[in-house]
Amino acid sequence: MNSKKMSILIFIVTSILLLPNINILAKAGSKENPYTTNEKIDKKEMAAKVKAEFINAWDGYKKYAWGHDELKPVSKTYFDWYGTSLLMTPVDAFDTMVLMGLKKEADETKRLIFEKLSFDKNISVKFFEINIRLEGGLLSGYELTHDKRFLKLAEDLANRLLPVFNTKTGMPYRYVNLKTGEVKGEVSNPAEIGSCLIEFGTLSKLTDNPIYYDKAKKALVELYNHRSKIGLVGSSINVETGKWIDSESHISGGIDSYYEYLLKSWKLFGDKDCKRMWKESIKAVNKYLADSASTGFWYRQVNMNTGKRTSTLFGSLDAFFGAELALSGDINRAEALQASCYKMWNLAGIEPEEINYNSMKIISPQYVLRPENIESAYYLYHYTHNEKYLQMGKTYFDSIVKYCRTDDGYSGLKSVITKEKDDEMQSFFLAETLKYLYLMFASSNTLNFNSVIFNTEAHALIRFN
Ligand code: DMJ
Repeated sequence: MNSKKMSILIFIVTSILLLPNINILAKAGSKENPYTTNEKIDKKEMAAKVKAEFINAWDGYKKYAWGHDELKPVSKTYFDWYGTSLLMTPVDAFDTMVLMGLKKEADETKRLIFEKLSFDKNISVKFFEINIRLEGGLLSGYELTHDKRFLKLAEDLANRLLPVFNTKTGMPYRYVNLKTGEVKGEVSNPAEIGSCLIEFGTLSKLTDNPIYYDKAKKALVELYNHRSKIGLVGSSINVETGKWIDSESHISGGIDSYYEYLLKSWKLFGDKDCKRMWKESIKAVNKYLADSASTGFWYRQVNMNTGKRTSTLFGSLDAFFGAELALSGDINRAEALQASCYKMWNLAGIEPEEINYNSMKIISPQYVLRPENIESAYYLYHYTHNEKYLQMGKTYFDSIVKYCRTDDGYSGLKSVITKEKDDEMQSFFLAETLKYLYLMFASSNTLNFNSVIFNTEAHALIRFN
């Protein structure tokens, strides 16, 4: 072979070898334009429509579930998580009302909360859910209104939750009795362990009491320190022994908001340790979990120790990751992932809980009114100002109205294929789904995006950094 042919051969071989690294996103649906409409979105009109649907949901709650945790919109009754109400829907929905300028609704909700909400109850509650929905809701209520009663409730609740951290590792138990402080559930997961620094840290800053920040941060650092040699965490871990019980790694439910809180705690508090832990973690996530498949750019499941692929599932919860990528500055991956999420949403006209992205087959058919896909579209619209994200938001909103609306509120779906309703209006529909939709279309004066960090339940908390 002469030297010219040799150089051409070396060039071709090098190009092939380097190709996957040059553009990890190249295969991710680059030739397709999934946005079929070039319709110009009337933002003002859309914001008004979202607000009207919020009122429909709230009126349904008022009519059939007033004073209880959740509305059951089909059977027109209510549901309390623990047999007694902790006002999940009112507390979760309050800051959305304020942002939407719904003064009457916000005033009646405030009255209800201050007259009825008490945590002095002999019930064993799930630390994660109570923290993100109630602690987060009360703190944002305080920051928006400066009404000290919100802060008092937030402090009382956090004090009742604190016993969860009394473990050998500092990583929290899953359940705590609000009256007795008795804890249970020593097998937990990264999301439930690592998603409290935003709320507990904010409470410390607002009360000048470091205990909340310190406990939540120790839990987060401890969990990070249990990562594998290749930098990944698994799906479940014993908080007393620190032993992993399930070594499957992913970004989905059970792990998701652990990554979210690393990134956001850095941004919210300027915490340098969180910055370092996020940067290290995202490297491993993008190295082992990111997958440029023929159907798009996705994140898969792997073994936390070997990085070997275990499955190719992706779902509505995973769709939060585009927002994190965008917030961290990685707009390329965020946009590629969002294009995949849009495809997933449109497979059956509304988003399924889980698909296999290799076959594009639906694995879990329910839609429980989740916000994550919308949240990421909102972040991407904020960062890119690209009209396609408004169109995406409109598609999402229209399909939710079409399939989930009842005369008195909104219901999740048992199946996106049959569109049969599940008779549950989760509080996050008002806290997150409708809030992100509204903020996407509302005037930019509604909220200064750069001055807040949303907790994982979309409660906007003011940045200390
Ligand atoms: C919410 O409670 C939170 O966003 C949580 O982090 C994940 N699940 C729901 C919404 O889907």
